Amino acid sequence: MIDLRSDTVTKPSHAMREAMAHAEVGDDVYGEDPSVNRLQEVGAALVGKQAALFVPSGTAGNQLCLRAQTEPGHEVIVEGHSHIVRYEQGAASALAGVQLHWVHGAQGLMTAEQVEAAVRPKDPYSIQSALICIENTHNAGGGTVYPLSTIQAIRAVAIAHELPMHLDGARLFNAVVASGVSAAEYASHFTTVTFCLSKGLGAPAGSLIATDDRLLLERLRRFRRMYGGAMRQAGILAAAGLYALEHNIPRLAEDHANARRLAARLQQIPDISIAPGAVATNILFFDVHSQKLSLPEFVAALKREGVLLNAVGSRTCRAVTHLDVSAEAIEQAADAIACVLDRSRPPHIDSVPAPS
Ligand code: TLP
Repeated sequence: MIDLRSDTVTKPSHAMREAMAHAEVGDDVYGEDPSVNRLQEVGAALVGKQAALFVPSGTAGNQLCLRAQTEPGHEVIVEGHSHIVRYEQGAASALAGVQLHWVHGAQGLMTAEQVEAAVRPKDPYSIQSALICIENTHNAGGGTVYPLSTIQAIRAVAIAHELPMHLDGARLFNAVVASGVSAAEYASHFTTVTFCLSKGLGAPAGSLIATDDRLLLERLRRFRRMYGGAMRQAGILAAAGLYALEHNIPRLAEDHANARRLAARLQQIPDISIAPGAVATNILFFDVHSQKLSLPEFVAALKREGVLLNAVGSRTCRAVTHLDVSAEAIEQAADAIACVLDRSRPPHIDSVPAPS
C-alpha cells in the first residue's frame, strides 16, 4: 500500500527500533527516566527554549498549553480551520473551559490586523482574550508556512495587549526545512511551542512542549498528570523521539520534493484541479471532478489499486508525503490516480467502435 492519508502513518525504522530496544528507562513521573530527560533537553535546545515536557500526542500538547495559560471563561484567538478548532474533539471548551475566537486566514495564515481585530476590549463586560494560537505549518491550509514577518507582526499585537502566544508546531520542522528560518527563531516569538516527534519525523508517538517559563512548566506538568498524560517508563518512546530529532529532520526536504512531484503529475490529469502554488511543504489538497465517480467511490477505487488518500470534503482529497513513501511510490500513486480516472471517463466519441 502507498499510504498518503497522513504523515502520522509512518512506522519506526529498524534503526529507530534498535534505539528503542536499548533505551535506558526509569519512572518519568519521578523525573527519573534518563531517555525522557535527554529528549526534553535536546528538544528544548533545538527550539532555543530552557525546558521541555514530553507528552503523548500533539493534541495533548496543544490542550495542556491552552489549559495552563488560560482560565475557564477566557477566550483564545485561533485560526478557524486550525487543528485546535477542527480536530481536538472540542477539548478547548470541554477541558480548558475556554471559548475559541476564530479568525479566518487565507490558506490558514492569519494576519496581524485580523488578530488585532479579534482581541477583546479590557472592559468589565467583555469576555477576556487570554492567548493567541498559531499553527505552523498549517495543516488544513495546505501545509502552508507562516512568513516570519507575519509572526513578528502578530507578536507585536500580542505584546501590545499583554497576551501570550502558543505555537502548534506539529510540523514545525517542515516549516523550518521549507523556509530556512530556524526553529529557535520561530519559537522565540512564543511562550509555548509544541512539536510532534511522530508525523514526518517518524517516531511512533510523542510530542514536546517547550518553554522558557519554569513556573509554567510545573503547571503544565500538573495538568499533564490531570489529563492522564504522565507516563512511566516512557524512555522507550523518548528514544524513538531522540532518534527522530537526530536523523530525520533534514530529510523532510525529500517529502516536500515528493509533494511537488505528485502535484506536477496530478496537474496533467484532466479531472483534477490543484490551486497554483498549492504545495508549500508535504501536504497537498486537490479537487476531483469525475463525472462518474463520487469522491468516496474514487477513494475506494484507488484503494483497490493500492493507494490510500483521505477525502476531506465533497470533492477534495488530501495527500501527505512522508518518510515511508519514496519518489518511485509517488510516481506509482500518480499512475494509479490517472488510471482510475481514465477508466471512469465516458468514452470519447472517436474511440467508440463503429457498429459492424
Ligand atoms: N493531524 C492529523 C489529524 O489529526 C488531522 C493529520 O493526519 O494531519 N496539530 C496539527 C497541526 C496536526 O496536524 C495534528 C495531527 C495535531 C496537532 C495532533 O497531533 P496528534 O495526532 O499527535 O494528537
